[in-house]
Amino acid sequence: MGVNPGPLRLLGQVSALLANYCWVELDQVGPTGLSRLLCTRRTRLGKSGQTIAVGDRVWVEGIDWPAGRAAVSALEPRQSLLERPAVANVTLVVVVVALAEPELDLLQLTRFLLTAEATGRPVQLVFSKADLVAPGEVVSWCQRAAGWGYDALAVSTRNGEGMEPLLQRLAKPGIAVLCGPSGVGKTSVLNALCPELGLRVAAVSGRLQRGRHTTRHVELFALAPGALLADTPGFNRPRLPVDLDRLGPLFPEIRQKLGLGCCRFSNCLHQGDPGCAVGSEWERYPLYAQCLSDLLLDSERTDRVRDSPDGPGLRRRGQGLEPRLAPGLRQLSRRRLRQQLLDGEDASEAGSEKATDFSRPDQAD
Ligand SMILES: Nc1nc2c(ncn2[C@@H]2O[C@H](COP(=O)(O)OP(=O)(O)O)[C@@H](O)[C@H]2O)c(=O)[nH]1
Ligand SMILES: [Mg+2]
Ligand SMILES: [Zn+2]
Repeated sequence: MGVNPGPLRLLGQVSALLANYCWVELDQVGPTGLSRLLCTRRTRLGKSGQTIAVGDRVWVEGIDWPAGRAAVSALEPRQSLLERPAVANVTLVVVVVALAEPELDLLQLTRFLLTAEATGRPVQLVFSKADLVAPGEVVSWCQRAAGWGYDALAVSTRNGEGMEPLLQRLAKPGIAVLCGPSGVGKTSVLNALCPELGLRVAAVSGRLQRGRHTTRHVELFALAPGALLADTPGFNRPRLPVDLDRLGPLFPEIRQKLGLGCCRFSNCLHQGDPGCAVGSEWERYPLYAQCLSDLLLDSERTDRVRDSPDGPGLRRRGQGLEPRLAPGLRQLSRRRLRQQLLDGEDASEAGSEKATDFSRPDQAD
């Protein structure tokens, strides 16, 4: 058809993943006026262990302009990664929770905030369904969040409350991602913010359309030039993202307190012990303690899967094996954990089998 083949390689950004394909939004418009290509992945990306995520900057080649097809050949280094779901180069993580329906769960909210903080990017907290609670309650939630260190916005897609301020915060160059439990109104917010969304949905055709509705699907939508927004599927119990000793700094309250003074022990887990600069007199302290305890349990489960040939009651430690944490032990004993940190290996001999597993934080030192 006489179409100019154009350059061999072009740079773009992955805007959606669909099974073995991805959509790449090119930085520049191609010779046929096309700026969006349906691309396959070159196998060497997979062999080098690199997996493409939405938001990745990629090089495409083998471009078939009339068909609007190409192949991703290389991946640019990432600036950040939200792991679950995978979104690369995120510039703002928006955590959305409803003030009602479903009832706000503080531990779940905290887990979402931690996942967001783990990206190292700014976090915006949004309280949705503000229309379902009294105005006074909306204000008091925002004040509470301010005490945690978040400048929260309350919104309603029903009556439009807070939507304009939200748009202002999101319509900046970069990739903002909506995260939060299912049913809180993330997709409704996206629809309210992106008027042309209906057109985009209709434009996806045939066989590929299936991918749109799978629960793993993430797609970037343009809010303003250069300002992209991703909706994510709801998953209600996000995995805690970190090692035990890196949990603390994911709480703005702890960051703020550590900015004012140091704890006596550099490996302090901030459980309000003498010499701890953080203390336990802050609202989310019980949630922090719970996350610390859950993190121990999570790492225990991971070990069990990985080391299963060794038998269910043991895990590897160096050359040897040692007993695992009893799965029924939900609550972390502060005294035992601290003793373990101070005493190192010795505590496992003095203590019970359960105490042994709390030696894990030492390994990070
Ligand atoms: N009362 C109220 N309901 C809302 C609001 N936004 C969304 N919903 C409802 O909440 C339900 C879940 O919305 P959806 O956007 O699918 O939530 P998602 O799972 O977080 O994407 C739907 O029935 C929406 O109509 C709101 O601002 N107020
Ligand atoms: Mg949704
Ligand atoms: Zn401390």
